[in-house]
Amino acid sequence: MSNLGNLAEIVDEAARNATAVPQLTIDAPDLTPDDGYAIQAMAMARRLSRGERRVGMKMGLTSRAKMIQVNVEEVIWGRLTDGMRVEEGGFASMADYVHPRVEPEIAFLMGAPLSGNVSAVEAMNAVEAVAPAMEIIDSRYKDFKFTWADVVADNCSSSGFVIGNWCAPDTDIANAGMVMEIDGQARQIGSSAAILGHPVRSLVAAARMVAQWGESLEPGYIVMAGGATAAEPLAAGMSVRNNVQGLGAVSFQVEA
Ligand code: OOG
Ligand code: MG
Repeated sequence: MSNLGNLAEIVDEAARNATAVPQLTIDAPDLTPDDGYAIQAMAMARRLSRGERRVGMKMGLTSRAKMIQVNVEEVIWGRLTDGMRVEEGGFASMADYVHPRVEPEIAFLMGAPLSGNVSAVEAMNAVEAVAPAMEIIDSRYKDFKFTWADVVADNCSSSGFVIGNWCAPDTDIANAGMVMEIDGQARQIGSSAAILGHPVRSLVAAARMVAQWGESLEPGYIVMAGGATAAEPLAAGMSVRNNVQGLGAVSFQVEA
């Protein structure tokens, strides 16, 4: 257990200082995904003890494009804090990251608690609003390379998120076109249907997966459904925008 605590300190310090570290599984090849979740929980406790506040969770690797890009074929989840939020239309700073990437997502705002095995209808009934979103992911591992256990320990590369305007929960998100532009040029084009066939399935999976770790999706939580396309590397000076059919656009800029 204390060993997992040491590993939590390594990934937490790497995130805090925006410095790359070797994959944990190089020195600890037997690390399991469950160990990864235990490490993630301990690393999150360290963040919260520094004054950050929990605001939700993110699902990861919910589309084929994402699984292929990072070579891990498992749906994963991580925790979001207020410190990760980038204001809509605001700035993200390269200084806060190691090698950040951005991906187009859809976000849910929970209106009621949700946990355990639920149907898609039950999941949507707990949703207060949906929004166009982007996630800034930043693996703390060298070369953005990791195993399933590594990435889970590293809070699933969570480092930033941007949320656009909240829309009514009955807005059709089944097959919404998504175009992510950098400096006005379309760089990733996809559909919300790439997210497990329908983003609500990501929410259903989220409720089930957090319950395994004694958690619930709480009212007011933001839940990120996962990237619909592969992620794009960020660099200072970029202007990034995700246009989601029926939901509107969300944008931010990158500064040094
Ligand atoms: C892992 C996190 C994946 C998503 O939306 O699929 C993720 C990574 O790609 O580094 O956030
Ligand atoms: Mg993501």
